[in-house]
Amino acid sequence: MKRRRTALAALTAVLAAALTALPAQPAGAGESEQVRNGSFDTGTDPWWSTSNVTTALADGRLCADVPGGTAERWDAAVGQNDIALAKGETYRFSFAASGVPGGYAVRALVGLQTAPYDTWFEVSPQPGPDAGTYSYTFTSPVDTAQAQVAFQVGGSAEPWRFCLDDVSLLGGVPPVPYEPDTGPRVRVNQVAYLPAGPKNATLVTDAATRLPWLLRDAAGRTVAHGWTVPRGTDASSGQNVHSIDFGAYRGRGGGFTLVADGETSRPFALGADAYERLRLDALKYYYTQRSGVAIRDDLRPGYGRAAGHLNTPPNQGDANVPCQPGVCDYRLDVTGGWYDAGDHGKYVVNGGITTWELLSTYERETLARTGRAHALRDGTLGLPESGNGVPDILDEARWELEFLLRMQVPDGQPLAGMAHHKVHDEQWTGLPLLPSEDPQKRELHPPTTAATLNLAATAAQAARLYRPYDPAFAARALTAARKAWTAALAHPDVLADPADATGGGAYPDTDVRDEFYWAAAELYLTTGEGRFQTYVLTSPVHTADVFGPLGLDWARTAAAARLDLATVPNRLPGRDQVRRSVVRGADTYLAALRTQPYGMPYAPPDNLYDWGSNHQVLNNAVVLATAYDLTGADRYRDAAVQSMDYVLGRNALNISYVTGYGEVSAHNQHSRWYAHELDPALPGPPAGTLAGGPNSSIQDPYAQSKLTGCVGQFCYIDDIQSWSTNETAINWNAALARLASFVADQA
Ligand code: 9MR
Repeated sequence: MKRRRTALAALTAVLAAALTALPAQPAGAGESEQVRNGSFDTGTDPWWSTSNVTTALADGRLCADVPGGTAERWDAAVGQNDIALAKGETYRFSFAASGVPGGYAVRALVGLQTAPYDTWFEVSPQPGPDAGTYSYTFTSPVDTAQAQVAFQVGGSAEPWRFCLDDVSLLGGVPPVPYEPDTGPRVRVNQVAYLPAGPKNATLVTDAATRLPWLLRDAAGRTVAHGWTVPRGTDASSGQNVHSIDFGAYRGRGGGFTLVADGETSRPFALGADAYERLRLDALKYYYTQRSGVAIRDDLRPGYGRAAGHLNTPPNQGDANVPCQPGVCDYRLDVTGGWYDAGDHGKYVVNGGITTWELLSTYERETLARTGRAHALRDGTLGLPESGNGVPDILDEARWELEFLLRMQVPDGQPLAGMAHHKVHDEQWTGLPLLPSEDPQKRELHPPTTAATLNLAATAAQAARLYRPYDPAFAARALTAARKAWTAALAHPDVLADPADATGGGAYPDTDVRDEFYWAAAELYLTTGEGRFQTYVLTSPVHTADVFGPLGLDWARTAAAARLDLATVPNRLPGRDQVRRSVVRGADTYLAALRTQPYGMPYAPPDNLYDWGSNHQVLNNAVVLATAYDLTGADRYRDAAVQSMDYVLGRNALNISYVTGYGEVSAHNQHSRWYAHELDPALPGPPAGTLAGGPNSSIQDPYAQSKLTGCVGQFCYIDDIQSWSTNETAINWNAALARLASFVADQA
C-alpha cells in the first residue's frame, strides 16, 4: 500500500550466516540462472555502467574504476537489466568481488530497473583486495521482467577499483526458513523491575504441569523460588507457556536472573534508575528528529548533522514550499518541526497527537499525585534551549508547535484557518539519506479537517501550558486554535485522500468526529467557554466507549480528550461520568492483560497486530496509569508498570523494542539517517528509540520474504528494510516517554 522506493529487501541480517564459499556449480534440477554472462567469458555485455565509471576486463573479471567525490551510492554503478523474477520464488544471489583499496561498501541489489526503483533485496559488503565470495538467498515479492542486478559503488571521497566475477541469480532454489534467535526460554523485562512493583515473567516450555523456578542474584545465589503457573497455548505467539510471579521478592541490585526448566533468563535489575534514564532518552530522541536546524554533536555525540530542508542545495527546502499542482497558488515557510519517522515527511495529524502526548506527559507531572514535574525541568534534555528557564520538554514540543502553526492556511486565502495535511517529498527517496542530502522537491498537500483539528487541539493545550513561561506565545497559540476551530466547523468533512501516498504517508482518516471532540475538549479546558462545553457535552463521542483494543493513536483521538477531561481541572457537568469512563476503559485493558500470558494490555481482534503495535500497548497502559491517578487503586498502577515488561523483553521474541535498553534490543529501526545497518559511517538509532513492533499485515517486502504466515508477536524483524514492523516514529516514542515517565514516578 505504500512506499519506500529504493529501500526494500536487504538480507544483511543473514550476511554472516549465508556468507559461504561460492561453488562454481551448475544449476541443479529445477534451478535456472537469470543472469547472462555473469562470468564475463564473453566480454562485458550485457552489463552496463554509469558514465562516470570506466569498466574493462581484467583476468576474466569485470573491473570498474570508480571516481571519488560522488555523494550517493547510486551515483556510480555497474549492473544488468531485463531480468525476470517470479513472485514467491526463492533465488540465490551470489558473486565474487574485490576492492582496491578495500573498505568501501558495495551496495549489491536486486530491484526494479526503472523508477520508482523498488529494491527487493540488498546487501552492503565491503570487499578487500582479495576476492571474497558472497552468497545470499531471498524470495521475490513480485512478478517482473524488469528486474536489475546492480552494484552501487558511489559515495566515496577517493577513487578506487572494484572487480566483479561469477555473478549469479539462480531461481528455483529451496527457500531458507527464517528462524528468529529468541534466546533463553525464560522471558523477562531485560531492563528493570521496580523493587516494590509487580515482577512477572513468561516461560516457553512443552511442560504441561507446573515447574520450579529460582531467582538468582548477581553472585549466583538463589534469593527466591517458587512454582510456575501453566497457561496453555498463548494465542499471541502460538507457544505453550507458563507464567512466573516473583513479585514477593523486594531486593534491589543488578544482574539478577530467573532460572526455570533448565534455562536462565537474560539479566535484569531490580531498581528504578533505568526508568529515570528512559524517560529522558525517550524525549531526547526528538532533538535528533528536528528539521530545519543543524544538530549539535556536543549535545548528541555521534549524531551531529547539517540542518535539513533549509533550501541549501541539494535540498530544495521547506522555506518556500508550493502546493501540489492545483491545490493552492501560494507558498509557505514550513521549516522546522520533527521528521515524522524514518522518512523526511512532516504530517500535521501525526505531529498533533505526538505533541499532545508530550505536552500531556508534562501536564500529568504537574497534576498527578505521584507526578514530579521537576524531573522534566529546564536542563534535563540537553537541548540548545536548555538554560532558558523553560522546562526542556516544553522547549522540545514547541519546536513542533511552531511548525504546526506554519501549516495553517494564511488569511485571505481559500480555506484560511485550516491546516495543510502534510509536507513531504514529491517522490519516495532511498536509504540511507541524510535530511540535508534530500534532493526532492517538497510539496504542501491539501488542507484537511483532521489536520485543522489537530492544530486546534494542540495549540489550545499549548495555550494553557506555556502561559507561565511565554504569555505572548500562549496567546498566539490560542488565537490560532480558535481560528482553526472556526475553519473546521465551516469545512467539517474535508478528508485526506488515502491514495495520496507517493513520497510520503497518506495518514487518511475517514471519521473526524473524534478530532472535533478532542479539539473542543482542549479549547474548553483552556478557556472554560460555554460553546466548547456545549460541543463536548452534545458530541456523540462524549458518551461512546472510546477505549477499544486500539484505543489511542493518530486516527483515534477521542481517548486523548477523555483523559484530559478526566484529569485537567475543569467544571464540566457530569465530570464524574467522564472519570468513571476512563476507569471502565482501564478495566477492559486490565482484563486483557490478565488473559495474556505475556502480560500486556493488548489483545487485538483476531490476534491481528496493528502497525505500531508497541505504541498501542503503551497507550493502553497510559489509560491504566490514568485510572491509577484518578482512583489510587494499586491494580491499575501495577498493570501500567507491568506493561513495560512486554516492551522491554518479556515477549515471544525475547527482544527489548527500545534501542540501548536490555541485553538484546532493537537497533536497526528503519530510518534514512540512523542508517548504520546500511552505512557504517552513520549512527544507529539513539538510545531510547522505540521500534514500531509486530504488525500482522507485514506490508513491506522484506518482512514478507521472512515472516509470511507469522503469528501475532512473531510478525516483527529488526532490519532497517522492514518499514512496516521496524520503523521509528515520533508518535510511538511519545507513548514510550509518557509511560516511562509514569513508571519512573512510581519508584
Ligand atoms: O503509523 C502509520 C500507520 O498507522 C498507518 O497504517 C501507516 C500506513 O498509512 O502509516 C504509518 O505511518 C507512517 C507514515 O505514513 C509515514 N511516515 C512513517 C510512519 C510510520 O511508519
